[in-house]
Amino acid sequence: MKQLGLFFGILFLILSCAPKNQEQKDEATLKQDAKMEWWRDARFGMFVHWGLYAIPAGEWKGKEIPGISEWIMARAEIPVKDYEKLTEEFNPVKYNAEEWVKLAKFAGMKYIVITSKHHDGFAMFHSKASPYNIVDATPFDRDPLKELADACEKYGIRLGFYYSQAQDWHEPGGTYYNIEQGEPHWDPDLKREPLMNYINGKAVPQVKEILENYGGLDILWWDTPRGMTEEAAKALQAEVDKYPEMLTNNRLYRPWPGDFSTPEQHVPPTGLDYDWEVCMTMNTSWGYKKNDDNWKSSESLIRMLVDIASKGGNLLLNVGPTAEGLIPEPSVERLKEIGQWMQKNGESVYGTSASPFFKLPWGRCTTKEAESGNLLYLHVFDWPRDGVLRVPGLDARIKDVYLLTNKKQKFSYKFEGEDLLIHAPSVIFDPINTVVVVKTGKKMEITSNMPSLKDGKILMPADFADIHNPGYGTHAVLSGSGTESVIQNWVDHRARLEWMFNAAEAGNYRMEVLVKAEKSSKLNVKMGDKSLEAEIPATNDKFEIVNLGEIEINETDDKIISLTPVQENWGNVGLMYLELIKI
Ligand code: H79
Repeated sequence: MKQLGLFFGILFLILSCAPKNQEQKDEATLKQDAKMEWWRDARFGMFVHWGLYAIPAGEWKGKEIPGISEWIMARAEIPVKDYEKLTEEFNPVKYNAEEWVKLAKFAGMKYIVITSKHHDGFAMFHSKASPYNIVDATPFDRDPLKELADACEKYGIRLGFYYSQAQDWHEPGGTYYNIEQGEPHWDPDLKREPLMNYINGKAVPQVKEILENYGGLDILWWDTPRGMTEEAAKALQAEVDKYPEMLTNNRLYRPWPGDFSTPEQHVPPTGLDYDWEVCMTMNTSWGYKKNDDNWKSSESLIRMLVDIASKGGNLLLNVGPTAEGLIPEPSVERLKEIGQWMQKNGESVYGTSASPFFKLPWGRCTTKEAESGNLLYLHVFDWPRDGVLRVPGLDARIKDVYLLTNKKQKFSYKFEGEDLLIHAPSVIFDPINTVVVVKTGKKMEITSNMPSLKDGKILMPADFADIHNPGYGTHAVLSGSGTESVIQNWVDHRARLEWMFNAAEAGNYRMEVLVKAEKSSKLNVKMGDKSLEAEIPATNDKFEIVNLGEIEINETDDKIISLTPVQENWGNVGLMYLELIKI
């Protein structure tokens, strides 16, 4: 059993860490590693969604248009000629590229990616390929992207451009949402043309322009590949190939991986074995939307950045500047608060690798190799009430344990079996995230704390679940830790819970959950190729144990069990644990 545990532990390591073993890498991998190096070290960038949509800012003809503001043209079905009129008003005279770059830098961001053209088709740069651009079509007689490129150069910030290569609602050949379903464009006056007319006539020439005229981009960020053809993708890729150092994402054409993948508006529950970057808004909308007050707290943003780093990914955090050219004040506040934390604790984020641990109920871990050993950065979100921080299954010589913000502040520690116990001294902790550094010797081995069979039971608490949330939708969230942890706000039927567990003895198991359900709900339990539908009765506003039925576990099964809501039968379910009990 222990061996299988080790197998899963190693498997998890492979899944969660960027591979380290230089000797075993082929030439192509080494080249890719060199290309990705600055980006992997950076961990944190700024996304900027800025365009004509900042003028209506979510409202058209006095009506609030639901959803993300840069989609207003499509959502309000605005005719091309009417939307074009926004150019007459677009005059963001308060725009100051250096202020933006300095703010990003203060926040600890190492790169900026800005919309050079979004789905509305309007270019935010001077383009000879289309007059529908900020210099030729608006009273604003400046090229804001040129100014941004200069400011980035000056302050040492890397620069990327977002370019919507498939959707272009302004062009007869551009794609739009539902084009593949055969639905017409909402504007009957826009006569349709083949995609390649637009690709060769606008997209390729504009991509050439942005690659040539802005001092060399570090990233080209494609979006929404839906409707792309291989022919169109190849035409664009040919331009990219002229810049072998530039990174691209995986959104040019569905089958092509690019240099990194792009989870949007959700954080993957575990590490991935390729490079990835979460793009995320601070409120709901990407583009500026005046009534969007759904701001995430600075605390949750800092923890999100650390969570992502602990899984080996990057965070591209969005701002949506106004039509005047200002970053909204709530965003500025948050970036400053993130910056204050990063200035003291950035060492635990930049250039780190993913956590070698399975789950740490009190927070997260990032790692770095030091000359004489390893550095484990323990990010403590919730210091356990008994004052003892338990680092599970750590086999290593401990050289030092100290507070990152004050290296003289040492912690006392001892081992209990394989667990390292760190005692909280009476220091002022950071309520957002206190970073404790553990310095170990070169040799370090970690035994996974994955749930396993004890006294005939496998207990899988809420804080050991992988929550797979949908990008656009309601997110189930974990609160609390240990025996008090609970998954709440599980209302979206697309949100799935998954637990990995260690080899159990083969046999039949009864599955019990401790849940609270508003109304009678159904979910699908799945393990390998076995699945069953289970019912959760309404529980009258208290947590109750519910029997989900029986499942058989074989030696050869994948030890992953998942719970997926049944769409038509789902209320709001809170969950504290899932337990498998051997019969
Ligand atoms: O640029 C940002 C978004 O505008 C863009 N990607 C990020 C980085 C994006 N385009 N499409 N999508 C994201 C996903 C599509 C969501 C949709 Fe909808 C759901 C399209 C129609 C339904 C959201 C809700 C947009 C309109 C309604």
